[in-house]
Amino acid sequence: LHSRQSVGAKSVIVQMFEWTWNSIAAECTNFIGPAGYGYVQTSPPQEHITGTQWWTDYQPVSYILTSKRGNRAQFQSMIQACHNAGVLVIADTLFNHMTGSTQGTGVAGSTFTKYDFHMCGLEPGNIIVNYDNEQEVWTCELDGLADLATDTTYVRGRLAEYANDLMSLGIDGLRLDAAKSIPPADLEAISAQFTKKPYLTQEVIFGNGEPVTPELYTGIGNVQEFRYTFALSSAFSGGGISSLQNLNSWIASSDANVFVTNHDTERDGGALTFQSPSNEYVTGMIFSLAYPYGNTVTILSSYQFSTFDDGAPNGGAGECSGTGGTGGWLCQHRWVAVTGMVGFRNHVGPTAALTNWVSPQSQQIAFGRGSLGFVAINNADSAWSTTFTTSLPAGSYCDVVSGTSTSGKCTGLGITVSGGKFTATVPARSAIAIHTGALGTGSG
Ligand code: LM2
Repeated sequence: LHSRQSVGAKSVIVQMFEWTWNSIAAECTNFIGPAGYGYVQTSPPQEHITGTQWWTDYQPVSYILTSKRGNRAQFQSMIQACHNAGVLVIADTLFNHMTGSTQGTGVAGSTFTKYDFHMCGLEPGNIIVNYDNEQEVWTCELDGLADLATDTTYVRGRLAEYANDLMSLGIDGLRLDAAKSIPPADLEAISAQFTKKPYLTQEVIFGNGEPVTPELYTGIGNVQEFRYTFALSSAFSGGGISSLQNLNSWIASSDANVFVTNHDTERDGGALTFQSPSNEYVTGMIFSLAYPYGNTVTILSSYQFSTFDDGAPNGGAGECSGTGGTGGWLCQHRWVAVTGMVGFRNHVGPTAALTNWVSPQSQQIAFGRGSLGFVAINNADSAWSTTFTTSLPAGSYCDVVSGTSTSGKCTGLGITVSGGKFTATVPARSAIAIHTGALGTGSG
């Protein structure tokens, strides 16, 4: 089997959805690197069909590195800038399919027609409808997009050549789009031809009772665990977050790449998003960065939209200012609670045990991460004032959800731990989080 790149001390990925290469480069330098993110994930860099919709990027027509996000030289300088800021770079990668159009011209001027594809013959129009048939999932067309014949020597070699080209420019990891629609054996054969060992995260959406499972893919690399995404959403949006105590019935934590939402679930429903009520999106992200499930955690950085098709504002030139976005950009990766929790996760690391769990009612939970960190999440509509028991050493801590700590001064809530206890008020629909890497006397 392909041996995978291991994830270092910085295990948070920020998905820079639709950001141009130049704007990702600037943001790596200005914010993402200093904030402690481990990786950025870019939109697909391949030449794709023309159009204003965001999803043109998911209809590649060649392996030329020209897209609406920028050209090859810009892509390479972005990787260099991110590396200089201590951030690794993951490219969204399409091994399953190309465009659905039978002929046309791409954004770099390439003309295309269909070849090297499966014609599954199992459905009218060859489009996947029955997810209970693995041959159909693997050889028919996802959304009518021409399904690459990844069982052939030529296609395998061409896809590996593409990945190797990306890695020659410095790419450190790949998100394998629609991995579920590619047989695991084909992905093994392709990745066996890689000249470097990238971090791999595969999109395999769990479906109840279906034969093509996330478990089939864990030998190749990490898998995006959608059961986690949907469980968080149902817990925060009504079911009760006390249900999140034991998340261990899915793929092993070390195999999982988890996220509160991605660009698809943000539009399709079933996940917490910027449109969720009552700050649930933020408290959900706080949970995902505090809880010890997932080898990596992905934070989506995206933009406001009114219709499904809406492309990014300003041609994809992402704009953030201070602790948020401007011009329609959301810049979730800059939100105070999110960056505070990236610091939390980097500091406590992946192995510190889950300790001191309490849940006085179904929408309130608190837990420690050994003697390194402690978090309390209040998803109820009234404040939660109590004395918490913690394994943290005595000291003055800075709540990283409400502020930051510089030279012992905390701009947020200050919390004093003494004798393994502290008293605090967790505001309604909010959270507090402290760790031994953020000390300070605060404002309250
Ligand atoms: C993915 N993962 O498996 C991506 O994460 C997801 O964003 C992609 O769908 C999909 N698979 C294909 O890579 C998006 C978008 C679709 C869009 C496709 C292709 O969500 O709506 O489909 O990209 O651009 C579009 C049209 C659709 C049409 C299709 C083919 O929206 O109505 O289907 O093109 O012409 C007939």
